Amino acid sequence: MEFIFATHNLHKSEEVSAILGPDYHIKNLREIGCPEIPETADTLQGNALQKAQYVFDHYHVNCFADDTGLEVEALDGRPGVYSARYAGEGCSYQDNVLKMLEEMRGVTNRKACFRTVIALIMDGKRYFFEGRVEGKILTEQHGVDGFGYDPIFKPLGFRQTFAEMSSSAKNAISHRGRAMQQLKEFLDEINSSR
Ligand code: ITT
Repeated sequence: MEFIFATHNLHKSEEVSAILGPDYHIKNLREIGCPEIPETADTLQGNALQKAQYVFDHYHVNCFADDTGLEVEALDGRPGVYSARYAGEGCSYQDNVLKMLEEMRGVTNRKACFRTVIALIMDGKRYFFEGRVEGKILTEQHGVDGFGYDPIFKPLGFRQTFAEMSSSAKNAISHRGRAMQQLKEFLDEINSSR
C-alpha cells in the first residue's frame, strides 16, 4: 500500500517508516516537493486533518498526517499544539528545550505527556488515531538521539530520556509509536481483506 505522510520532518518520517514496515511505501512531503502546509488550527486533531486534507486535495492520494504536542501539567497543558513554536516563530529544537528548562526552573510538579493525533484520509474517508505517553520534564538535558524535546523528556517507568533510547525502544512506547500502531492495525486489516 502506498501513502503520502504529510510531514517535512525527516525524524518523524523515519520513525513512521520503521513502524509501518516493508508492506507500506511511504513518501514524505520533501520527496514529492510539496511546500510547507499551514497549521492554523488550535487542536492537534485540527492540525493533523489540515495537513492530510491539503495533500488529499492537491495530490488525490491516500495520505495521513500527525500533529504532536508536549503538554506540561504545571504549565496548564502548554506548549501543547504550539510545541513547535514555543520559543517563537522559526525557533530551533534547542531554543524550545532551553525555554522549557528555564520556565520549569524551580517547579516541583514535573509531570508532562506527549500526545499525537494522526489523521488518515483513505479512499476519501477520514479516520483518527491517538497515542500518548506520560512522563517527566528533567532539569537538564540527557542524550543526543531523537529530536525536539526528547533530551528532557523521561517516560514514566524508564530511567532514560527518549534521547538516550534507540529509535526502536522509543517507538515501542512513544506517543507517535502508539498512534502509529493503531493506524497499522487498521491498515493491516484492510490489507488482509483485499
Ligand atoms: P510537520 O508539521 O512537518 O509534521 P513538525 O516538526 O512541525 O513537523 P509537529 O507539529 O507534529 O511537527 O510537532 C511539534 C513539535 O513537537 C516539534 O517541532 C517538536 O519540537 C515536538 N515533537 C514532536 N514529536 C516529538 C517527539 O517524538 N519527540 C520530541 N519532540 C517532539
